[in-house]
Amino acid sequence: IERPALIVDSIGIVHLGLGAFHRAHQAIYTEEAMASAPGPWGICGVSLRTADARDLLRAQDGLYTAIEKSGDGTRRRIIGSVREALFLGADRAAIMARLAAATTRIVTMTITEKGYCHDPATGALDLSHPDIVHDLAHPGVPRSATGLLCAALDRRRRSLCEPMTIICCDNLPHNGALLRALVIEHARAIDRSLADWIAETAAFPSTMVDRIVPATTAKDITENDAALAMHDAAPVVFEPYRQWVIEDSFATPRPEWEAGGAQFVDDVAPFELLKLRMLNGSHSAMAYLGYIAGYDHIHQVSGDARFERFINGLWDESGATLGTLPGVDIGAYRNSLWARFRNSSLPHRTSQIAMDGSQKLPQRLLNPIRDRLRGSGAIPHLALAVAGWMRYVGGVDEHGNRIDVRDPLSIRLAKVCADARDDADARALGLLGIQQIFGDDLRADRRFTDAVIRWHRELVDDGVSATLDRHFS
Ligand code: CS2
Repeated sequence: IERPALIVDSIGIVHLGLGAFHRAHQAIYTEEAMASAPGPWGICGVSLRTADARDLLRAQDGLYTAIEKSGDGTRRRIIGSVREALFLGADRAAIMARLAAATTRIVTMTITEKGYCHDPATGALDLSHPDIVHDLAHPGVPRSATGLLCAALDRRRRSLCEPMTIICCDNLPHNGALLRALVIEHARAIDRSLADWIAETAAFPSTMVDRIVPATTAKDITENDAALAMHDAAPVVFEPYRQWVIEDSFATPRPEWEAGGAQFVDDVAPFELLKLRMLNGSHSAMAYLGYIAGYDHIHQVSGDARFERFINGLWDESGATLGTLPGVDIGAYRNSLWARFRNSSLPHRTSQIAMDGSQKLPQRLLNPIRDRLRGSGAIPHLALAVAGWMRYVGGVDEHGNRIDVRDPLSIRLAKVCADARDDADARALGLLGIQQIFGDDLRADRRFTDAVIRWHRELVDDGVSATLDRHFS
């Protein structure tokens, strides 16, 4: 297979976090941008944690199959915009050289919520995070993403003084402003003048990214190999739907991503709220309660009429916090979300979405709860979703099987649950006491805590199915 001819050879983008989402989203927009207006925008993909993606992609010269799946069938195409794959654990010098090069103008990032080493409740850099502690002691060999950016920007400041545009593509609120604040805070702890230089020269546009990209399975690979009649070790599988809304505030030139349908806007916030609260909020609610109810995949959860009623109630509550969304028909948006969730050609594991709840709850469920309480709105459905998370992190399912709770706070979560023994209310109260998740305000608000504790007790005493039957049949 040959690389599409229009892709110009030089690299202009470094992407941190070479997972499936990037290859199913920004890499495809970049491919289409270059097909429409060729430019020096090849991607250097960097893995921060494991060598796997680098090894697989390097062996196939960065090429991989993008597989779109829906009820309308399967479409495959080869993507060639990733020109180089590197791994921080082995290729540090090459990564620094790329980040410091005059030809590199843009950094994009998908490192998941926890990759920012911040306090999810306040958005501040977590100075006690082991990676941040390490990086402040050894700024020349950073492990964290903000540490790597600081080291690279410092090198640029000393050599070229060329600005950079750094684009957070993770599902975090005000993600550009958040990343900017974290990088500047990290830099300030190393060298004040570096922090000032970053604040003056670098741009951190906010973005809203959307496409459902379940983890690639062994079955996906086998099927794709048969269809291609050759082996691809690194295909990505996703839905037809995609959206990328980007704040139009660049410090540098950029690819013509609008060729792939990206929207450039003055203010991303309304789009971001819509997506985080409606799509991601309901995704998390379905993941926790659906998992305990015995569903492995989201399309199975959304085939359950009780869940449909529950999620509609959740959307009524969250939807009322969104403010005005010019040009968006919220009813049509809800219908399209449900159709996307029901895409059975693309099984999406509840356990995948359930991961890292401590980093996801604030923007998906707790911020809408705050807004509702401020306006004296009721929160029964949102509170049930939070109780579902508590039931899940309890760590044992309704058949007595262990749940693999993956979360950066998993040790703390397990300790709180163990201390509560079998007392459901004590467990809920203990979890509500975790300040990094619930902040100081929510854990002190009885309207919220009473509702969550009540739902959690019902889930523990009667089970998820009986609770859904009672309230949503
Ligand atoms: C999901 C998201 O895993 C999760 O937490 O909610 O990855 C979701 O599929 C994407 O944000 C959709 O754009």
